Amino acid sequence: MTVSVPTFELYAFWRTAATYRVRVALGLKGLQAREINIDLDAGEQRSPAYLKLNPLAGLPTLIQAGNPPMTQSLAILEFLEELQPTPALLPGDLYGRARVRSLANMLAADTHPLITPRVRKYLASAADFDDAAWRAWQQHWFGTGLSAVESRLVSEAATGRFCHGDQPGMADICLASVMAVMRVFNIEVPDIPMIERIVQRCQQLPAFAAAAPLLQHGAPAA
Ligand SMILES: N[C@@H](CCC(=O)N[C@@H](CS)C(=O)NCC(=O)O)C(=O)O
Repeated sequence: MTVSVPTFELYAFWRTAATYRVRVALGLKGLQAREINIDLDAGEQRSPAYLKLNPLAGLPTLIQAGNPPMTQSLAILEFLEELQPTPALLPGDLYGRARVRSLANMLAADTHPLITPRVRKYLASAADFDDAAWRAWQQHWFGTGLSAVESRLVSEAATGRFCHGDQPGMADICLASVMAVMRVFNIEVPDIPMIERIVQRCQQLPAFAAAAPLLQHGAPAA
């Protein structure tokens, strides 16, 4: 019997959207990683040891044995795409790739970073944000990002069963990651039926299902 040994180490925490993206991409490409838990609630991302790997104190960091650490989930997805081109996370044509990267960035670069622990910490200390103000902030920025993505998915001809055509790719991974973390925080965004349908289809695929936050090491029991 051959036992496959993971060649990657993934610095991770159960509920993070950016780590979810890497978990799904690894899963789709049939790659495995040994996870090292960094507890965001305990501030472990700001420890001197972790800052050496990831100076912006963000998860994830991916390390392939013997190589320098890789940070930024979208850069990691691009790396995995080049390392293991099938199944493809990006379409074969230039304009399709630009569209998928654009949708992915709307979610991973313009929506998700606004609701990270470091932003919450700053707002609580510099602007006296309490739980209600933070919730309103999350609702606003998740709503803004997802409504804009919904309008594109509904109006653009390249949308199929997934964000681009009929195969899941980088935009779907980013979309599902934002929806997954929104559920963890019990935030609902109304009037995004196309997104909900696409994310449901994603969740039926093993790589997405296995990345669900509540299935990860350290997640609460319910
Ligand atoms: N743009 C980065 C975002 C990284 C990031 O902010 N990750 C969050 C978790 S999803 C984090 O570790 N935050 C720590 C903090 O805000 O203190 C990526 O996509 O990898």
